[in-house]
Amino acid sequence: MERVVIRHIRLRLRTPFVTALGAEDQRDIIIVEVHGEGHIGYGEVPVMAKPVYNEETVVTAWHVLNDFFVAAVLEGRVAHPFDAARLLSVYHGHAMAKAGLEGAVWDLWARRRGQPLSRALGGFQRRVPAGVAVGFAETTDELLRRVEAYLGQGYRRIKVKIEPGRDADVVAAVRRRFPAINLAADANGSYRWADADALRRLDKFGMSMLEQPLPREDLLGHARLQKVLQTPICLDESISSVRHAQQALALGSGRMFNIKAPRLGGLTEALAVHDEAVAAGVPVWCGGMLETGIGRAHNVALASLPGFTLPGDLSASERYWVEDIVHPPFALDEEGFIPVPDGPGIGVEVDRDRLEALTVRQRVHGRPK
Ligand code: OSB
Ligand code: MG
Repeated sequence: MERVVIRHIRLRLRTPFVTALGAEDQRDIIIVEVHGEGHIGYGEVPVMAKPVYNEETVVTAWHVLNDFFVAAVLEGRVAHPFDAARLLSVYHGHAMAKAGLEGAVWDLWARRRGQPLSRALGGFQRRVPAGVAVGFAETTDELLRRVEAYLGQGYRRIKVKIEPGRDADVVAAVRRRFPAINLAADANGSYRWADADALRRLDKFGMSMLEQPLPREDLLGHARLQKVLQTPICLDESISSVRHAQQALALGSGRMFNIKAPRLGGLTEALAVHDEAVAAGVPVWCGGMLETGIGRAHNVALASLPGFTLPGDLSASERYWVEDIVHPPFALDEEGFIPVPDGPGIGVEVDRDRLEALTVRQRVHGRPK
């Protein structure tokens, strides 16, 4: 590893994404490049505009990467991406910043071995089922139009966003119009135990899961809630380490996990959560954070592992961007699956000109060219 480049890039989502956490329209994120032996490995830090999903923002990620994390990895001995994960594990929090750097190390490592990232992670599924997360819309008609369009594009699972006061009506409208689809809802932690009755009213819609109803710290609350709900609870924000996954499994806090490497501090921790879930017989799916093609490539590679049996928030590039930063862009096949790239590393080509054009600022660490 000779050089690390930290780039803050800015790009606009095709349409704003509105959830219980607020609205995202402009994405200010960080792309990490790890250069070595003529190759470049890429990672992504998909922070939200405000610290509402976790504590991170583009400014905190810029700080910890440039002031601590890059030096720790450049000065450490990294023979395998596990070493990068271990070097970063002494620092608290800042999972997305860690994941961006560790992910770039994984990509570089796989490229040097001429191996697809999916294979380097132990994944053999050649395509992964695509689902889509649909944000709040201004009107029910607008929401139904969007859902219909996604179903027409082949998506195999629709996840709507809910929050107190905007739940049963949303779910009921989609269910009435599309009685047979795989339908789920994500609350992003916006409910409290006192709202359990409102959540129980969602049971009758036959949803495949209810994602993160309660605040992320509340593993006990989720266990208590799962006992009074038929709909399986899926944990997202609550699982920020393999320890949380073990505790959630022991407590019965949910019946499935959404695995996101950025939330977990990297692919190494994501693999550990996957393995715990598989051992416990708990199904998992791969979540998303409105990533560019770089983060999406990491997600698709991860989702090729055997425990990922459910459709993830793995959507086509065009669902987010007018133009992605990778070629070819991610797209669904005729049956609503995304093919896992089989070239070395992330397996898609990064558009260097576009990356430069989107760069707001960059810092170069290590040996200059
Ligand atoms: O809770 O899963 C979530 C996006 C940003 C932050 C949190 C979440 C999401 C999504 C969108 O639901 C998933 C995607 O399509 O990337
Ligand atoms: Mg979620």
